Amino acid sequence: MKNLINPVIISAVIFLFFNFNGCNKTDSPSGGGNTNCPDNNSFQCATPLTLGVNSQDNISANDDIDFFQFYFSQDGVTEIAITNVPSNINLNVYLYDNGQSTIARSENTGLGESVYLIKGQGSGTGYIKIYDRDQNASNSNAYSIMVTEDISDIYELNENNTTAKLIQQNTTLQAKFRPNDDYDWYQFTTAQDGVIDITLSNVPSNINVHARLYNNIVNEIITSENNGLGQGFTLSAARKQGLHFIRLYDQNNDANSTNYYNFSANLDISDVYEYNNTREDAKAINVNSDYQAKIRPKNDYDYFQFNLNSAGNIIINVTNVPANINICVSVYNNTGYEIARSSNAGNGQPVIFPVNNLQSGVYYVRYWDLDEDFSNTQFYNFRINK
Ligand SMILES: [Ca+2]
Ligand SMILES: [Ca+2]
Ligand SMILES: [Ca+2]
Ligand SMILES: [Ca+2]
Repeated sequence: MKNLINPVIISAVIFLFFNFNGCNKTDSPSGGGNTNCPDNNSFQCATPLTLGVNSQDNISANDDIDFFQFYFSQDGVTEIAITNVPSNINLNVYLYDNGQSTIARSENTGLGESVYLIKGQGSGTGYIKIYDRDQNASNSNAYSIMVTEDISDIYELNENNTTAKLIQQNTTLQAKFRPNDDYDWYQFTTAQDGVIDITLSNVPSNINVHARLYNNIVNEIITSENNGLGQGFTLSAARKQGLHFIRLYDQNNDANSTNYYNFSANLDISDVYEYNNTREDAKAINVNSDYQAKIRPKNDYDYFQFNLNSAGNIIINVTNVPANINICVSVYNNTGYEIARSSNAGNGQPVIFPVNNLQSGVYYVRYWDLDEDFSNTQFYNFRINK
């Protein structure tokens, strides 16, 4: 323990020794301040606060400004509570980060009103500035100030893609939307092609979660629909292997919760032909052989490539079609020109689709849901007979 404390003490002594400048204003700070600071009216003379302990100070003159500082040993969420505010005082409160940049501030605080600020904050020293909003009132009665750090969301700070936290796949994880403008960014790398499923559950009742999936250069792939307050959902996308980012947030950044939400990022590789959403990514198949695949997610295209060794007729058979899928079939020649397309078969209906008088060569077939509005975890079967 001494090994940890000693450098801090030594640093403080060095700081005090060289800190003869400034801090000339005179009112009486309570709760601390540096030896050469008669007042806590500047960053340099900020009153140290102990986390979780109430301190007092007062607006001693109309133009009095009170600075405080605190220390976080790890990233977290700052909670500031300023209470017991005298009835003639309406406080302006600013929260600063380690670099003394503003990261949160109070808004339109009324006379005698308490001020509560919540904000994600990095490790290191934080600062708070407090003064009467119009600098036209003072009071000898003290207000109370307490700072605590909430580290229950272990992924904070994760407000953008550069601070996105690495997550385990296929594991249910927990985090919190807190404060209102919280963005929770995560990243993961899929080791093979497949369907990525981002699942949200146990969503607090006052939170309308939105999820966005991004590729490795942070271009958006897909965004969730408006699911409503307290609603979970799964956001899915067929993807090639690689780095992906997720951003989760409350719809209008106007609510937060101390309750956890659950989320997971899973890779579904049950359709072994994914990724095959473009003709360039078509998977090779043989005629006169049975295959199975899935229309998943709802905008899925399944492209396959097959070769005819001789001219002739083919029949495409799609069977075991899931009940909500209206499966469509298109056939393309080797340049990608569509030479045939099935008609509207209806939901859950098989498609028996002849294409006649084909020359030998390479062809492509595409399967998809007619309006791209449904998906299914069940397989459809297909076979191309010649
Ligand atoms: Ca969070
Ligand atoms: Ca966050
Ligand atoms: Ca598929
Ligand atoms: Ca596909």
